[in-house]
Amino acid sequence: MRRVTLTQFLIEQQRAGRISPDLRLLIEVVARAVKAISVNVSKGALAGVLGEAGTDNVQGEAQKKLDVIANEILLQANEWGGHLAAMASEEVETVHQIPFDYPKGGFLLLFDPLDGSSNIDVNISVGTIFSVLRNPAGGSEPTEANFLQPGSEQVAAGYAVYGPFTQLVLTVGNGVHGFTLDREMGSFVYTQPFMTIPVDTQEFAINASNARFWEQPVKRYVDEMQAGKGGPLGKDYNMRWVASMVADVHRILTRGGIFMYPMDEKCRAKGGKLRLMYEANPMAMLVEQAGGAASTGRERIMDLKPTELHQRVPVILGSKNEVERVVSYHLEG
Ligand code: FDP
Repeated sequence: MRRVTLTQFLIEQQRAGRISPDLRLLIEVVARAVKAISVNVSKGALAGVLGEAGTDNVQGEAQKKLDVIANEILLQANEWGGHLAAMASEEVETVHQIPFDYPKGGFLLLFDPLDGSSNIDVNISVGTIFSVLRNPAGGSEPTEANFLQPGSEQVAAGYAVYGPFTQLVLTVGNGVHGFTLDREMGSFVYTQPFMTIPVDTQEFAINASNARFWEQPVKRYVDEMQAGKGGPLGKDYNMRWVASMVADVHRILTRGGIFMYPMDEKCRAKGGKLRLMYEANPMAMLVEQAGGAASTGRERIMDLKPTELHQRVPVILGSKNEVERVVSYHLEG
């Protein structure tokens, strides 16, 4: 069987007119950074990369050493290529400008360098999520306001999952495509063309320890799923919760399911738990491109007009019929 690498795949996308040479280069550089993160993650205690960094990020959360390492790898890898106007990271308070000695390009890159990082020390899958926007600022230095574009403006989105093997999952607006890292060759091989999410599912993912904080529509939906065959949904459901968003969404892109980090009384003051620009928007683009749906419960995620770089939102995504059911419960209430 002919092995197609990420590089070949991207060149073919460029030839078909779906991406520009600059966007191709940008994705190649992100993929290179992801390989370096994968190497660090896979060494664990042997490289002294586990544990706390002793610092807090902009969200006031304790940073792990690997959060800091992954963030540095992505910033450095992407600074010099000439395709970016600026970057924004979940781990950095404000816009990261491209240093003066490097050329600038027309794209904005946003990323969560290491999602699910509380799982690192216990050797459970973590990931990197990224989103690409066009820079509307022209020649001048992009400001935070230039990043505040709805998810529907994304030109590319993807994630890497660092699990038993490393995978890169990508969309440039033409379906969702999965690649597996061949560690010996050092290249991503095209292994999952056109990933699709079945419209129905019997698997849900939610942090059930927050049950007492949930809103009524979510309580109703989870109760109905737990009622199984004899309940109003007429089927038995299974639950899976990795607590790394990347891993939970990857499962849904692979075999279907519904993932919820809904609005609840615990996170209401912050607007939700997950970050719109680094987590919700890129995952929403991937999920929609795979035939699924992504909502806050009340609005389509990719229609939201962002107000802050580090904004948080409720997230309900996955198999279309199930997401639509929860949304209808929210709209009834
Ligand atoms: P983490 O804080 O470990 O980086 O948004 C981050 C995230 O993980 C998601 O990946 C995950 O779904 C969620 O938080 C888990 O948070 P809780 O354990 O608070 O439910």
